[in-house]
Amino acid sequence: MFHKIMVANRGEIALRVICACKELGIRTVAIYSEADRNSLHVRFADEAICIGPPQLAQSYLNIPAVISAAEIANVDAIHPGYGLLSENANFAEVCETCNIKFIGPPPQVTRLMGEKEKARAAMKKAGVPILPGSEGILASEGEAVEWARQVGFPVIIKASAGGGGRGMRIVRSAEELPALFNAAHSEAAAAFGNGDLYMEKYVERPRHVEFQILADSHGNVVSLGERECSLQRRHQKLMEESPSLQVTPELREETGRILSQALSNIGYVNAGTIEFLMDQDRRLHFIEMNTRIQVEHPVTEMVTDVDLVKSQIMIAAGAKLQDVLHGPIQPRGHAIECRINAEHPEKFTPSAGKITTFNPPGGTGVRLDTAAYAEGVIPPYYDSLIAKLVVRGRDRNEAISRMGRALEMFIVEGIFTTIPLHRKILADPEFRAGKIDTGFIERFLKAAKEHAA
Ligand code: MV4
Repeated sequence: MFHKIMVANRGEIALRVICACKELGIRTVAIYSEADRNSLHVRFADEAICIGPPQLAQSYLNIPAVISAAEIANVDAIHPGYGLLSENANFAEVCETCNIKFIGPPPQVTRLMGEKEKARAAMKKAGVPILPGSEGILASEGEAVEWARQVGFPVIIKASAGGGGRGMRIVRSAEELPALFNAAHSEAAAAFGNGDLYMEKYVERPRHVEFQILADSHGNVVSLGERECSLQRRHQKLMEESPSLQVTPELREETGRILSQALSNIGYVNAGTIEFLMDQDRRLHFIEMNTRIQVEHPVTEMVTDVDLVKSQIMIAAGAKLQDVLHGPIQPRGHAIECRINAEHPEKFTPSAGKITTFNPPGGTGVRLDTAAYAEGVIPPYYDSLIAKLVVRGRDRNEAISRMGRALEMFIVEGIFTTIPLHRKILADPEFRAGKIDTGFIERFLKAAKEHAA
C-alpha cells in the first residue's frame, strides 16, 4: 500500500480524497494556490505545498509545478480528483515517468476514452450498444450528408475531442447540414485544437443514465448500478439520484454484465462511469465514458455502501476487487444529491465572496461533502460547486422528504447559492412523480419565469 499520496485538487473533492487516505492510514500532501491558503484541504492534509498564484493555469493545471511538489514531498501516488488533471493522459504519463503512481487508468485508456469517436468504436467492438451513426471521423460535409441519409434525420454532429456538450449541432434536414457541419468544425477546432467530427442518430428528449463501475488491474470489473442525471442546465448537472426509476432489475443486470466484459477487454483500471442516453422506449445507448471519480459518486456510495475513493486507491496499489469489496454489490434504498453552487439562483452567475453564516444540515441519512465554512471565502477563480448535499432513504419518497428538510436547515449567508432553486425543484409535482428528462430544467425555469411575470 502507498505511504504518502498527493491530492492534486482543491475544494470538497480534495477533502473527500484526504478522508479516504486517513481511513486507509496513508499520509497526505495537499497542494494549493495563493487563493487557497486558508482552505480546509490545506488544514487537514499532513503536509501542504503552495504551487503558485490563483489562476488555474499557473497552479492546479501547471504540470511542472504539481510534479515538482510531488517530488519534493516524495509521494508514492497522486490522486487527481475530478476536473483539472484527472483526464489528462499526458499528465498521467509524466507521473509514470517520475515513478509516481497516477490514481487512474493507464494513459492509453484515458487517451482512448478522451477521443469520443474512438471510444464509441471501441465500445461497439466490445459489445456495448451504441446509436446508429458514422464510422470514423467525418472527412467532409459531403460524407456527412451521406451518413445522415443512411442514419435518417434528425442526426447530431459531435466533436470527437468534445464532451460535455461543446461543438455539438442537431441537424434536421440535408439542406441545413453543410452550414451546421462547418460551424461545429470551427467551434471544435477553436475550443479543443481539434476539429474532428462524428455523427449519431439524434435522440429526442433523452434521459441521461450513467453506470458506475470499478475495475482492478487483474481484469476484474464490477458494476455498482446506475445514476439518473437528467436534471441539468447547460450541461451542468444540478441533481442526481440512484437508482433510476426507469431501469428495471433485468436491464441493470444485463447492462452490468455487458460493461464488465467490455471494460475487462479494453483493459480498463480504476473507477469509471459509462454514460448512456435512454430513449423513449427505455433502451440504453452508450455515448461517452468518464475515466475519473465523478462529482456525483456519493449517490452510488450511499446505496451500495462502497467507498469509491478508497477503492480507487486500493486498486491503484494493485489490490484485487474481491479484497476491495466486502462481498456482492447489493444496492439498498434510494439516494439523491443536490449540487450547491455559489451562484445567483436565477441568473446563474458566479457568486464569490465571504460566507458569513454557514449552518450545515445533518441527522439520519444525510451526508454533506463540502470544504466551505463560516467566515470562509469563496474565491472567484474556480468552479462554483461549494457543497454536495446527499441523502439516503428507504425509498425515493423518503429521500425526497429528507432532502426537503435538509435543504430547509442548510443556511448559507453572505453569498448566493442554488439552495432556493433545489427547494423549488423538490416541490415540483413532475419531479416528485419521477417525470424527468434532459429538458426538465429548461421547462421548469421557463414556467417559473412565466409564473413570476
Ligand atoms: C445526444 C443527445 C441526443 N442524441 N446525443 C449533451 C452532452 C453530451 N455529453 C451528450 N449530449 C447529448 N447527446 C444524441 N445522439 C442529447 C444530448 C444532450 C444531453 C445529454 C445528456 C444530458 C443533458 C443533455 C442536454 C442536451 C443535449
